[in-house]
Amino acid sequence: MIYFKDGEYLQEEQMNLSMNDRGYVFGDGVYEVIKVYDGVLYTAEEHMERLLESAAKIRLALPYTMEQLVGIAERLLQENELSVGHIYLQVTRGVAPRVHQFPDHSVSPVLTGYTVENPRPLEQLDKGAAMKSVEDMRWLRCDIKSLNLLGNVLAKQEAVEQGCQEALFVRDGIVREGSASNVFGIKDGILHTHPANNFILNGITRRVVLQLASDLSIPVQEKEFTLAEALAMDEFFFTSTNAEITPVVTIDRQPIGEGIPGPLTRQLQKLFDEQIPALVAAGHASERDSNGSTS
Ligand code: DCS
Repeated sequence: MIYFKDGEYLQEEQMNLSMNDRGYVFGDGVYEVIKVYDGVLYTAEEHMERLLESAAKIRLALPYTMEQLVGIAERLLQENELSVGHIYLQVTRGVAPRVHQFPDHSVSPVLTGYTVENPRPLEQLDKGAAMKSVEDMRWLRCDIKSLNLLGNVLAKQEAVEQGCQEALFVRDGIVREGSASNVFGIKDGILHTHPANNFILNGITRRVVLQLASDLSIPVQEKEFTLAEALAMDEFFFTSTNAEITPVVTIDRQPIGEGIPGPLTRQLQKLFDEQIPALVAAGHASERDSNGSTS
């Protein structure tokens, strides 16, 4: 496996991370997870833009452009001959003695990355998943893709211990998102999801789904809804880079609709699947173009 660190592509033995890295001691950094289908990055620019936005929101000056970040992800997937899986990229505020305030400007951020091979979760996409509601005790800047994931980790563990696949965060009685996903409900043909504000991460898959809903002329309401309203939805699903559009068949052991993946969820999944081959073909075509222009 080849890793990226600060401009270099390294073997695992060459990777050298400091105990004083602020990512390690404070979780002082941000990250992205980018899907790879058939050797092509999916929605890479959107992910890199969000990485730059997350960095800016924590006042971390990332010395890379969006294009450079995409280039790093592409090189990583080529080095590791990744076909289906994801790229993990994270940036921390750098290495400095452990005091809470920012280090001075001589300290550079540390950008690292690696690839993970993992197949699409086809069985879960087909059968659906169970969610468990959990009190949302995270901070109030859930729009930042922060390395601080303790609230998410504890929520997910609680869900898994109850035999569920994902946690459903509820704050002030309002359904917010999953521990690592966004959530959607369908009631009387209308698609409901939480507005993109500080209480949720504005998922890239969430944005894709909103576009697909528009393509299918499904009306959308980006408005808060309660746990009771979620339980009364006809259909429910969660979305993320790896989970794609995962139908939710139960919340807190109570069946949603018929307790099986719903028809609009299936339509959205179908459209999501159908866009992948075209994106992959376009990705390979642009690789051929860039190879052609350099030879
Ligand atoms: N909300 C939270 C809290 C997340 O962590 C994620 C993704 C999402 C929503 C969905 O965002 P994307 O659609 O952009 O993936 N979590 C990433 C993670 O930690 N592993 O995989 C994806």
